[in-house]
Amino acid sequence: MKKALITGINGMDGSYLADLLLEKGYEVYGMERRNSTLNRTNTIHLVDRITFLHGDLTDQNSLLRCLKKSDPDEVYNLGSQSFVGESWNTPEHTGDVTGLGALRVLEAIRVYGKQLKFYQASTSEMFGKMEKFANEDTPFYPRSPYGVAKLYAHWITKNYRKSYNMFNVSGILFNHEAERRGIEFVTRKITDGVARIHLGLQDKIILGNLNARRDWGYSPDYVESMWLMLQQDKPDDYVVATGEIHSVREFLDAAFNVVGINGWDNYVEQDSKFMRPADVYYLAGDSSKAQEKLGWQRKTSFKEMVSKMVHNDIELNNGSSSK
Ligand code: NAP
Ligand code: G4F
Repeated sequence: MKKALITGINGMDGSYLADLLLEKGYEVYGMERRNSTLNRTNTIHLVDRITFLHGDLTDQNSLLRCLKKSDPDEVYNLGSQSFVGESWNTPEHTGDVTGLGALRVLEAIRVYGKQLKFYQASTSEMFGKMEKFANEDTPFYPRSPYGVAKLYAHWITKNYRKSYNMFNVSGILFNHEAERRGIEFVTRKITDGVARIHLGLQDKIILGNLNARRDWGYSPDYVESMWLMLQQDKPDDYVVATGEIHSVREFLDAAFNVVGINGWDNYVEQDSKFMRPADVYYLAGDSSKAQEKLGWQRKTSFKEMVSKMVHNDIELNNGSSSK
């Protein structure tokens, strides 16, 4: 039985990846940090099936301890301060967790000394200012403290691969969403808002830049690509994307359509507080390499994903009684 250690276990991807690895017969260890209240909304269904370990990406020794306790064959570094907007408020913290955190995991693996496989959660935010479909050869131009931190993590992953002959891969994943997405990200903010408007619990959704365009995929499809990358004979980097682009406006169209509302002008307002100092206006990915070499394919369409998210939020909000 293979063993996997996942940092960021309670996040969206961490929880879906744990589901997948359990299905494949893995023994799963999830690293979580100490919070004033336990944050296991996404993993509550897994508490009897995985082992939670306490650790923090800002604490070198805790990472080594997690490795010793789990003795994994595969490590997935999904932990991160992952909210781009927040990275301007806490740039140093973001650099520490999201950038140096990856270095600390790599150092812990190097010191632990076992030949294991390491996955780094790289991101399309590293491309930032881009105009065409990006692939593995497209130059990076990050536009946020988060993107810059992720680029450091990406390069240190490659550097340790070469320097120490480690099996390190970076998955350059474009935006992916799902029912377990954090509520502050635009897709979930919209699907939750639409659900609440539908149920009479809320009047408006207040957003920032409606013209931003993203290549939105479905998280359970994307975590499969992470696993596939670690099953290859040689370590490499892969772009994972759908190749299909939609604006925030189009996401709103699709989400309101699910509840039978065709014009959303009366339900949506813009507020400058949700605008970013430097937004990424357009992200589009070319995942030909992942499709050819990994045999990876998306399974869920944009429309299906939006529908699943809205229906899930209707169910979750159904018990709420007031605005
Ligand atoms: P997420 O839901 O925000 O999950 C991130 C996880 O990291 C959370 O469980 C969080 O713990 C944990 N974390 C934060 N600070 C930590 C620290 N100091 N030590 C240990 N853990 C810490 O993110 P996601 O959407 O699942 O994304 C997974 C990874 O892929 C992230 O690295 C993200 O940056 C990257 N990524 C995401 C996308 C996307 O579109 N979703 C695309 C490309 C790359 P708490 O639960 O305690 O907050
Ligand atoms: O949902 P978002 O916050 O996601 P963003 O910034 O693209 O980052 C996500 O994807 C990255 C991959 O490219 C990941 F690396 C990262 O960890 C994260 O998962 O914003 C998407 C777009 C932005 O252009 C933003 O300006 O939506 C725009 N937007 C408009 N109104 C808004 C809002 N974003 C948020 N969060 N909230 C709004 O009210």
